[in-house]
Parts: sequence; C-alpha cells; structure tokens
Amino acid sequence: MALRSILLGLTLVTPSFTLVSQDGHTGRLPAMGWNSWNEYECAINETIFLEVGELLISLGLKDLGYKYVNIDDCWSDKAIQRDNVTGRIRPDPIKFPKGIKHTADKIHEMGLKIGIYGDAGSTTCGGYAGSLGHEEVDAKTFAEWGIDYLKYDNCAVPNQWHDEYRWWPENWLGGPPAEDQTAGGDGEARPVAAPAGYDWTTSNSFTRYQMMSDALLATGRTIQYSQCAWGHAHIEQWGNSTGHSWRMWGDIYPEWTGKWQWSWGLMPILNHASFYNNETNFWGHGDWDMLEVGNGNLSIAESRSHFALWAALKSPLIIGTPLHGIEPQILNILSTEDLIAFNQDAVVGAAAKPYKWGVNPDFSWNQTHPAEYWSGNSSRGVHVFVLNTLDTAETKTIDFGEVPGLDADVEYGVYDLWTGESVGAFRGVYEGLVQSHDTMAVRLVEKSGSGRDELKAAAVEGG
Ligand SMILES: *[C@@H]1O[C@H](CO)[C@@H](O)[C@H](O)[C@H]1NC(C)=O
Ligand SMILES: *[C@@H]1O[C@H](CO)[C@@H](O)[C@H](O)[C@H]1NC(C)=O
Ligand SMILES: *[C@@H]1O[C@H](CO)[C@@H](O)[C@H](O)[C@H]1NC(C)=O
Ligand SMILES: *[C@@H]1O[C@H](CO)[C@@H](O)[C@H](O)[C@H]1NC(C)=O
Ligand SMILES: *[C@@H]1O[C@H](CO)[C@@H](O)[C@H](O)[C@H]1NC(C)=O
Ligand SMILES: *[C@@H]1O[C@H](CO)[C@@H](O)[C@H](O)[C@H]1NC(C)=O
Ligand SMILES: CC(=O)N[C@H]1CO[C@H](CO)[C@@H](O)[C@@H]1O
Repeated sequence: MALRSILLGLTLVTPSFTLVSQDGHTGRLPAMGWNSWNEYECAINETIFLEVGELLISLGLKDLGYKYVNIDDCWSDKAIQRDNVTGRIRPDPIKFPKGIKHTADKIHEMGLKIGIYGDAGSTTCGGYAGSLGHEEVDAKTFAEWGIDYLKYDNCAVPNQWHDEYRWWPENWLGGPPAEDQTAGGDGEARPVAAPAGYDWTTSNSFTRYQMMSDALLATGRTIQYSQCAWGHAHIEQWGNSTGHSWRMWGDIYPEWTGKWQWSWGLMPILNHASFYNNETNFWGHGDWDMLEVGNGNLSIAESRSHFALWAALKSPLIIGTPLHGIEPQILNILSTEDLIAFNQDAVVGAAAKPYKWGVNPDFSWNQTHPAEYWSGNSSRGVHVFVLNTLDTAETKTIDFGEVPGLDADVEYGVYDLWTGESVGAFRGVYEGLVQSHDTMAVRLVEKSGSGRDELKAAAVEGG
C-alpha cells in the first residue's frame, strides 16, 4: 500500500510543463551513448565516429541502450565558419570530407543515432561558429543532416546577453550561498544579489536556451536537447521546459577530487549533486557530465563509483573513453545491467538521493567527502548505493531503519547490482566491505510481503 502511494504521488508531481518530444519517448529517460570530447577533444574525423558505431554494436553496448554517437566541439570549418550565401555552418572539409549528413546516414544505417554540438554564444568553447542569433538556420541544417541530439554549450556569451544576476555554482567557495548571494569568482562587475523569489525564466540564459529549443521544435524533427549551461541561472528550475537535460556544473576531469582549470574531479561534482538534483524526473535530467570511466588515472574502484553514482543520479550516461582496445574491466563497468536498469527505469523517474552523509554530518558541503549513503526507488525495488570516500577499505552498514521506504522489521531479499546475484535475505541491516573509493550497490525486495508485485500493479495503474 505504501509503495503504491509513492508511485501515485510521483505521477501527481510530474510537471505538466515539460518538453515532451513529438515522438512520445525521446528524452523521457536519461540519454545513453558515446561522445568524442573526453578522449579526442578536437582531433576528430568521420572515421572515429563510424568506428565507434561499429564498436558500440560489436561490444554489446548498443543492445544495452547506448545508442547516441555524439560529435562534440571542433567539427566545423574554423576559418570560414558559415557559408556566405546560405548562412549555414560549414563542416570541416578535412575532418568530414563528405559532410555531416554522410556520417549521419552511415550511423543511422547501423541502427544508431547521431548527435552534434553547438553553442549559445558567438563561438563554441573551441572558437568555432556559435549559434546565438543563428538558431533557426542551424536547427534546420541539423535536422536536414539527420541529427538526433544536440549538446548546446555556453561559451562566448556576448556582454549584452549576460544575466542580470549571476548563479554560477562552481564558483562557490566553501559552500552554497544564500539564494541572494550569487557572487561569482570571475571578477566581473555585476550585481550579485538576486531579489528573493527571482524568476530565473526572465534571465538571458533562459532566453538563449529557449531560442534554440523553439528552433529545434520548429524543424519538426525529434532532436534530443542537451543544455550544457553548467548550472547557471538555476537551469534546474526551468531546464525541463526548454530541453531534456541540463548540465549542472563545470566540466568533469578523470580525477577523484580537485580542480584543473575549469574541470573538476568526481567528488566535487557529487557533492553538488547531493544538494541539487531534486528536479530530475521523466523528461528532464540533471546532467553531471559525460563519463570518464576508463580515463586518466581513475582506479577501477573509482570508475565503478563514477558509473554507479551517475546511474543513480539518473544523469545521461555518455561514454567518453576509446572503445577500441577497451579493457574488459572497464567494459564490464559500463555494461552493468542492473545499474543501467535503475537509470533507465520506466516507472520511477526521480533520482537517488542521499539519506545520510557518512563521514561528515548530514548536509555537510564538502568537496572531498560528499554524501556516502544514497537510496532510490524503482520498479525493481529500493536501491541503495554506499560510497567509501576514505583511503582505506571500510565495512559499511545499510541500516534498514534509516533508508526511506524500508522497514527495519521486514525481511528483504538483497541483490548485488554489480553481479545481479542474490546475496541472501536480511532483516534490520546489511553490511559489506567496501574498498577505498568503491561503491556498494544493492537492490532490496520485500521477502515476505508483496512489495514487488504491488509495485508492478501500481506501475500498470500509474503508467
Ligand atoms: C582520424 O583521427 C584519428 C585520431 O585523431 C587519427 O588517428 C586518424 O589518423 C584520423 N583519420 C583520418 C582519416 O583523418
Ligand atoms: C563567399 O565564399 C566564397 C568561398 O566559399 C568566396 O569565394 C567568396 O569570395 C565569398 N564571397 C564574399 C562576398 O565574401
Ligand atoms: C532537495 O530535497 C531534499 C529532501 O529530499 C531537501 O532536504 C533539500 O533541501 C532539497 N534541495 C534543494 C536545493 O532544494
Ligand atoms: C593521478 O593520481 C595521483 C594521486 O593518486 C595524483 O597525484 C596525480 O596528479 C593524478 N593525475 C595524473 C594525471 O597523473
Ligand atoms: C571535508 O571532510 C573531511 C572529512 O571529514 C575533513 O577532513 C575536511 O576538513 C573537510 N573539508 C572541508 C573544506 O571542510
Ligand atoms: C522512496 O519511497 C519512500 C516511500 O516508501 C520515500 O519515503 C522515499 O523518499 C523515496 N526515496 C527517494 C530517494 O525518493
Ligand atoms: C520536476 C521539475 O523540474 N519541474 C519543473 C518543470 O518546469 C516547470 C516550469 O518551469 C516548473 O514549474 C517545474 O517545477
């Protein structure tokens, strides 16, 4: 009964003002695919994308749901930028000698989808043609090429398009400011205080992202819209009305903690996500950036935590590592079916949330030791994710009485999400040894009661 009311409750709070795709499903769940940036940056060409398409199929990743092959920055002709007659962005003739449509056609022939990259400013982050003021022609061009996904970045915003007030979370020092203290760290003179209750849909950021949203809709083609606005202007409050996902923070970097230029390790990002992922639900997903699983010097345990927690956050799962010669251990992490199933659950749209911080007191803002204990509901039971942020292996305890939705007096069947296997039936607590920087991930299903059946019944009613 309790489980049924959760599901009905979720149905009720699902926002009515969402961007529902014309095809009725694109963007309802987090996107899954591959993107060129983390591995290749600007050194891209058609060959890379066609090889990735073949590998997604031969490695079994396509069958697991990874269907987007996404071209990131640097695909256009940097010198000429736009055709001086049609105003269209010109693809780089060396990287894409037969044009983007040719690449798109080949990717579609493989049964996959193709993504491209643009920017809501005068240039992209790499200095290529931006789309601000060219939204209609660019959206039309993308649609004609057969593009299925647009990642829309936030570099080179001209002065007249800057926001009146500034909400730039990654510039915070020491913790979340009060709502009225949005001072950034870029040294730019700008009012720092947004009035209480300020409506961020009146910001220029909203307008810039909405202009491309309107242009994409006007093409009549379903194009998944990934808004890469770095959490600015409280995009989590309005991103579901303009697009399907919204980046919440600066770029990711394949390190556990710390910051390199404008890019961040995993723990600072997770720290922010433990406070600001409440809006994620069907049709709208906080995007905690593309996966670094397999990259840099992340250990296997760190790559596992990265994947488990990004799946738990219901972030888009966009692989960013080379697929040729991929290590079996890394492929296994990316192929973990039970984690993907949580991320892609068709019945419950909300992300997992911290129910306890662990090392630090609850609600501590801490970029090295964020929340360790997370839980989330799905059609397959209650899921619990326990991260070990310490440098030593620790025995971690899931206390059923602490997990929202679990009952300390009920016996649960516990399944390890990493192996998909049952680890037995438990009442009260479940504990396990968690290696340094690793994550324990389990699914709990009521043993005695009818919990699971009830969820299924409610799913049918609610769906
Ligand atoms: C495509 O890019 C890759 C990686 O940068 C490079 O190794 C390869 O030679 C390029 N191929 C072509 C045809 O340009
Ligand atoms: C337009 O671009 C073409 C090359 O694509 C160039 O030959 C021509 O001079 C350009 N015209 C103007 C007016 O810039
Ligand atoms: C998110 O929801 C939790 C309750 O689940 C609440 O404590 C927290 O304040 C919310 N965060 C924001 C930023 O509103
Ligand atoms: C790799 O990790 C070590 C610590 O384990 C760190 O000192 C180093 O800077 C990291 N990054 C690279 C690129 O080696
Ligand atoms: C973050 O948490 C760790 C572990 O409790 C603590 O040692 C560290 O001082 C904290 N960092 C900050 C900036 O508070
Ligand atoms: C899961 O459902 C329970 C109700 O059974 C609710 O209390 C809890 O907040 C939900 N958990 C999350 C992370 O939404
Ligand atoms: C869950 C969620 O993000 N809901 C929001 C969707 O967009 C509308 C309009 O901006 C908001 O009112 C909802 O809160």
